[in-house]
Amino acid sequence: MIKACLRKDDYVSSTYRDHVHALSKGVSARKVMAELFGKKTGVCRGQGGSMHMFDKENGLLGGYAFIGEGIPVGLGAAFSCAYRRRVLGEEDCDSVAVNFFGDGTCNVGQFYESLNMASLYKLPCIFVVENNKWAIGMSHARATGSSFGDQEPHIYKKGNAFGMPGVHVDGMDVLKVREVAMEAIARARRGEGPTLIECETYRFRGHSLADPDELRSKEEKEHYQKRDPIPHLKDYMLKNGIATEEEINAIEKDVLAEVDDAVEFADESPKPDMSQLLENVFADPKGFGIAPDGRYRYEHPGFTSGTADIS
Ligand SMILES: Cc1ncc(C[n+]2csc(CCOP(=O)(O)OP(=O)(O)O)c2C)c(N)n1
Ligand SMILES: [Mg+2]
Repeated sequence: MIKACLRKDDYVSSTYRDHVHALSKGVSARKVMAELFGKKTGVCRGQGGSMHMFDKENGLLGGYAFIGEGIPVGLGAAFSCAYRRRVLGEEDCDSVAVNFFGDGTCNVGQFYESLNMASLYKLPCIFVVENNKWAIGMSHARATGSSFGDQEPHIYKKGNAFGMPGVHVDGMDVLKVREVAMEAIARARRGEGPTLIECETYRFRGHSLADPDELRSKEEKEHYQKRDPIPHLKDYMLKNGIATEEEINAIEKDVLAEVDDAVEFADESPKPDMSQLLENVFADPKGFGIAPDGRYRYEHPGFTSGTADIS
């Protein structure tokens, strides 16, 4: 929902939960699916995979498997926008950067360093914590120090410590999230600085296939499942005459058809060429490429020129 409030020239950084961020920032379902399949037609030509989607064209600064890594990258994008506007005099440069991450990531040092810089330089940066209460099997309440007595620690309150607004929002309420996001984005565009948004949410399944999900209570899961934002939004739209049941069914059908098409496209796409293997690995790839015939060329000062068969 937050990304629906952004422009194409805004930036987004993410964690390993980057599939939805890629899709909602404008990357096609075909390119996302092909990336998941490791195919040449993927958004990173099959070299990024599930957790490392990146797309310059749509301002997607990347998924990052290491939690917290995307935050300073997003901050850097916000810094460059502020620099272009304030120092280089590009008055129409009012892009913003939105960084998404989880509650567990708020105990990583880069989070605090980035809050500090964003506040110090009044950067057009928005920090969005998707607080689903758990970091794999570690509960937020157990992992995070709090000065609020026996209450759960509140991440949004950390914003104030750095001199920026901290807002708590019900992450299961699409329209409330939209309202908070629009305000934070407008504030950043006006040059008034960053906002920290804590969206309280939940994941309905284990962290990954490797998580047996035995630690979260049945009651807690049921509490949040009842508040699933998608059926709630559907109800709201029907009750308020925003869409009819037929229109919503048609949207659902279109989405399923798009997913089927993406799977078919990814399935039929070619694998990356062998020559891609070392591309984008070194800053100066000259001499480190793998020849299309699968032979490794080492033509670099300091190396004896020649070839070696690596197959
Ligand atoms: C720097 C780093 N340390 C540890 C991990 C292992 N790890 C993978 S996911 C995860 C939990 C992250 O939880 P949270 O930030 O709350 O995100 P969520 O999955 O709940 O959205 C951890 C610790 C990692 N990926 N990166
Ligand atoms: Mg979490």
